[in-house]
Amino acid sequence: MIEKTCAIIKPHAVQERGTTGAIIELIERNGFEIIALKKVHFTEKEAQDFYEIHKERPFFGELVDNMIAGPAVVMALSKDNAIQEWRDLMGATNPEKAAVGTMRKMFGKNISYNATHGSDAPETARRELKQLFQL
Ligand code: 3AN
Repeated sequence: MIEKTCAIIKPHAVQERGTTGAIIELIERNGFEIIALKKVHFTEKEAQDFYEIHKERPFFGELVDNMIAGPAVVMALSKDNAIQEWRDLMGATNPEKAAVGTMRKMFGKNISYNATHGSDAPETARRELKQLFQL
C-alpha cells in the first residue's frame, strides 16, 4: 500500500556541509517520492508539539533543544510501505547500533544526535504531516 511518512533531517546534520544532499540522494535512490520539502527553524512550542508523545520521557528537554538548535529539513515522502521502509533506511535509534549503510550509521553521532527522524506509525505520520505541511 502506498503510504506517506514524515522524514526530518535534524539540525545537527543540516549544519554539516554536504549531508542534506547526501541524504536526499539516498532517499531518491531508494525509491521514495519527495512529495514536499522545506527548511524550517522550529520554535520551542512547535518542537514541543511535534514531540508531544515523548513529553514524559527524561530526554524530552534535550530532544526539543536539539530540534530548535538550527534549521531542519522536513519532508513528506511517499512509497509502498513508506513508514517502515524509511525507518529501515534510517537504522536503529542509537547510531552505534545502526546497521552499515543506514542514515544513522552514516550521519548520526550518538542517540541524541541521530541525524534523522521518521514517523513510527500511520497515525503519527498523519499528525506530523498535518503539523508541518497541512497535508
Ligand atoms: P525513533 O526516532 O527511532 O523512533 P524514539 O521514538 O524512541 O526513536 O525516540 C525519539 C527520539 O528521541 C530519537 N530519534 C532520539 O533523537 C531521541 N532519543 C531516544 N532515546 C533517547 C535517549 N535515551 N537519550 C537521548 N535522546 C533519545
